[in-house]
Amino acid sequence: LNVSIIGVPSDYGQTRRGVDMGPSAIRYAGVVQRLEAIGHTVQDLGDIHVSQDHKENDANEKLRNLEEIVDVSTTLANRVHGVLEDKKFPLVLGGDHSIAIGTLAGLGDHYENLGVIWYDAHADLNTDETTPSGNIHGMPLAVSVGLGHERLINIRNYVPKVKPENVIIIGARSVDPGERELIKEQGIKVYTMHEIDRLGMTHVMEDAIQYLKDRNVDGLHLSLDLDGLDPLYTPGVGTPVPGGITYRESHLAMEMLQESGMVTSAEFVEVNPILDEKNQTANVAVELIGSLFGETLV
Ligand code: DIR
Ligand code: MN
Ligand code: MN
Ligand code: MN
Repeated sequence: LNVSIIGVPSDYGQTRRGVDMGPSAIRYAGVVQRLEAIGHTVQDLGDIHVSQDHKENDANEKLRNLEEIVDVSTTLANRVHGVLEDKKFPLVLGGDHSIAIGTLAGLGDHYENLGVIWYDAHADLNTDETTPSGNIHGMPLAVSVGLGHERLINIRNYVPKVKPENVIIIGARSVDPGERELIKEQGIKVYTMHEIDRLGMTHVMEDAIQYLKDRNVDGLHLSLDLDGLDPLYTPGVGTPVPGGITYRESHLAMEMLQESGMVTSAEFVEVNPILDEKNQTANVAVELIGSLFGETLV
């Protein structure tokens, strides 16, 4: 593959500083070399520009840093779309999960019927009406299916970026009341930790891949929040939730996605080096990227 890496050093979607250093940490962990060792051609496009003028107080308590996030999302969306037009595989490195608003906005109008796998402890389905925190990193999936503030849903001027019935959440274990309602109302498929425990990751991924095949998706985006894994393995995240997906299960999931041959773009988000232990979380991200892109042992 021809892979184009885009770093997005933004922490505007939540209140813990440091996640803007995620792209550096993932590069330091050797993402480019890892992909090249598999045989891919890699072009690192560097980081997109993200302003660093953090306001002391944001009056908009339900949508913190809205203006900054609209700016970042617009820049990122156009960059991602350009990578697709160059027929390259976009690999986006965050940054907090609010960056997915931009990634999906850049992908959605390239495909007729995009599918999305959202690997996360959270559902990221809040809107400015349901948010308990005001943090936009809890909203990107809602925004992408067309729900939420009009400035956010209208990036690149089309709504929605993905159909809700083409979305699968994997690893959920912290879901807010408003999100629960949306999941039912919108028909979003969710494999919570319960299903992963009960069925096993193999069965979950077989089901998920078959579901997307049955829906005839013509592209598949993986949005992987490192907090989807148990914080034992990925401690360097802003909102860790115990009881998560294991390291082995996550490798298996990535390997099965690779085998499916369906994945056309990916992003790895929420790596916060300040909260991490010796870059462990970025290292895990790079190892999972290895499996997703076809690394094998023998
Ligand atoms: C929570 C936390 N649902 C919120 N969301 C997180 O603030 O909306 N998403 N941490 O990754
Ligand atoms: Mn998330
Ligand atoms: Mn186009
Ligand atoms: Mn999360």
